Amino acid sequence: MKPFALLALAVPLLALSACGENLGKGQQLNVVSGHIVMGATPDRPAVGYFRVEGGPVPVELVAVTTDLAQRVEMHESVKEDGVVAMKPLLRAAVPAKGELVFKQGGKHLMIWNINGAAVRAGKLPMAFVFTNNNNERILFDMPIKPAAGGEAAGGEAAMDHSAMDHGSMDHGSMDMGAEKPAPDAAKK
Ligand SMILES: [Cu+2]
Repeated sequence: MKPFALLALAVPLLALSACGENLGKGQQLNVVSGHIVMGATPDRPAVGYFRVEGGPVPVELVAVTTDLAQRVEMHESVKEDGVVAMKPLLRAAVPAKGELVFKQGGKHLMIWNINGAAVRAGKLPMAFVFTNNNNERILFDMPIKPAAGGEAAGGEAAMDHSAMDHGSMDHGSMDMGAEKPAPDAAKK
């Protein structure tokens, strides 16, 4: 019986050593965390934050897309003359073995009309498109959190979003209102 037991052990050990080899090649480009905070009202865009770890070579994030929302844009909040304004961001660098962070008060995603089923499921599947390997796409399910101050206020959802209410910021130069889709588009 003993020789058979040893044979059975050998298979998982082989699998482990294969994993170890992979780790030895160093950090891979990856989306390691992220979440979405819903807008205060349904007609307001949701905001997305995430963290990307860089791989062996520098790349750029050129788009974040999803099939389950009307529109996604990358923005950057910048302070000019004491006023915080948002500007569209077309690409964002991910340094080799470094990181790219989209966070409150800085770079962020704005997401319009998330599909109602995705909201109920509590997550939005998104594709992060990079400049390497003919536009490598990395898929990441972004958990969806309620708007700060909503009935579920508390924990991370209640963190200091009051200081950065997107609705009160200067979107004027981006002409977002004109393109606002019909409110029922997300409920299909
Ligand atoms: Cu924005």
